[in-house]
Amino acid sequence: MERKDILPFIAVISGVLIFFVLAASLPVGRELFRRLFPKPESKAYVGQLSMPAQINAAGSSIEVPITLNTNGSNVVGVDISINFSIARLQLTDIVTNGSSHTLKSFLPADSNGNLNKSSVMQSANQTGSLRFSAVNVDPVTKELLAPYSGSQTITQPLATLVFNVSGAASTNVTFDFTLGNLNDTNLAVVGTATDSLENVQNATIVFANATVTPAPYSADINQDGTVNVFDLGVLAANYNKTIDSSSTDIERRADINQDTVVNVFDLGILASQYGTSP
Ligand SMILES: [Ca+2]
Ligand SMILES: [Ca+2]
Ligand SMILES: [Ca+2]
Repeated sequence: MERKDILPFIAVISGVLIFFVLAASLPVGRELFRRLFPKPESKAYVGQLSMPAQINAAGSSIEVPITLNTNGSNVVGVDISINFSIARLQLTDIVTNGSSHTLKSFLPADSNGNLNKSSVMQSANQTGSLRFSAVNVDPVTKELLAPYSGSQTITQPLATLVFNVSGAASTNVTFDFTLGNLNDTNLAVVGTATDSLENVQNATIVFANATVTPAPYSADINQDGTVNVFDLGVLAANYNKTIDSSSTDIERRADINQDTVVNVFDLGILASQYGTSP
């Protein structure tokens, strides 16, 4: 190749270089560079997804807000995978909150671009595994939005799950999460090809009407070390009594099984321990 043939190439390459140098010095150019050549994140695992540690279920319905803390990283998407007991909880709504962050599109989407709730909830209520995603795409224009860097709060969560509850005691709602597993709950960060989710906080639903059955008292009602005729005497003296907050200590202990009435069932326990030193 002769020198006169090379000159145009040199001119073009120089022009492109000058363009990029100039572009990089302008705000728009810097933004273009940032998007074309994103800096790799320095930490592999960064973000947290949380539900309140304990939710008290006073009525028949509870709300479980899901919050996200990116810890300053540029998040472009979140895969939510949550497990719950279908015997105790029935998912009745997923309230998505796209107003306070850029993860505005929820997937899978329906024909209007909104989260396809009916399909997601039906599957969740059949399997006990709830799965949906939030990504930084405008649901209307389908254009990429800026990555989300911030912290969702309980009052403005990423999404809120609404459950009907039944049963007593407690049940758990847990993120399906193993550090580094790409098939469970995930956090996608600009410049990182793998899951960046560092940790999760799960929820325990505690039922307010849960009755904890107290351990029965010893049949040694008078607490003299032996179950004998004197305990039988106390039980007989309080027979058929209802035990409440006004009852004396000895009356309370006569209700050996603590079912609030002194009756034949307490006598049965006393008989089974008769002659022993419990
Ligand atoms: Ca994961
Ligand atoms: Ca006794
Ligand atoms: Ca009793």
